[in-house]
Amino acid sequence: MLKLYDFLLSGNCYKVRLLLSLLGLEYESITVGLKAGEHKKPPFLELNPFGQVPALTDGAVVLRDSQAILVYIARRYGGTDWLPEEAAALGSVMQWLSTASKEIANTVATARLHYLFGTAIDITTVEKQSYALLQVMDQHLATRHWLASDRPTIADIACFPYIGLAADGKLSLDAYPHIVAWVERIKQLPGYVGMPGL
Ligand SMILES: N[C@@H](CCC(=O)N[C@@H](CS)C(=O)NCC(=O)O)C(=O)O
Repeated sequence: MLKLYDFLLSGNCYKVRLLLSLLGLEYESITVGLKAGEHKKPPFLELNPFGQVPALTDGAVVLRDSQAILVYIARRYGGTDWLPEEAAALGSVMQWLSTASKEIANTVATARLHYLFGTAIDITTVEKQSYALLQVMDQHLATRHWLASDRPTIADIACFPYIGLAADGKLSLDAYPHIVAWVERIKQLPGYVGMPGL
């Protein structure tokens, strides 16, 4: 049985829950008490020494990092639907997984952390960087329905949560109609599940 070490309000955990649901996979969700600091203590540190959720176990397989977990689930249980094999298409997915773990994490996700959890940051700079990122993504989506392919892939699943949750970071998507349409397309996928704020 797949076990997801999970936290309801984490967009990184949510992207894993979303893919599991889109694939119709059963799993056990184990809440890690972030407020109590469970993620910084054993036994959780044995799963992820970096002390962050999500982590996933599948029998003897133990994985940390939401992007890596999406790759594993897509390849192990989804064939090539969500993670293509062909070199250029795979590279295209990877570039968006990388964008999720750096540019999106450092901008829109950081603004959300600030307003929702009180994390101290330079919000003026983060706001500026967030809108620069949204501009690039909006332009990219102006000519295509999905980020990396002519069908949805884990590139979309990885980038979706913190973009869809932009309002939590007091960021408006009003000037980015192609992003808004993409968010709506994801919400229409069979098996879609939401999270608080989405
Ligand atoms: N690159 C990691 C980042 C994971 C991450 O930032 N997790 C957050 C929750 S969304 C966390 O555990 N924060 C607690 C901490 O870092 O102490 C991923 O994509 O899974």
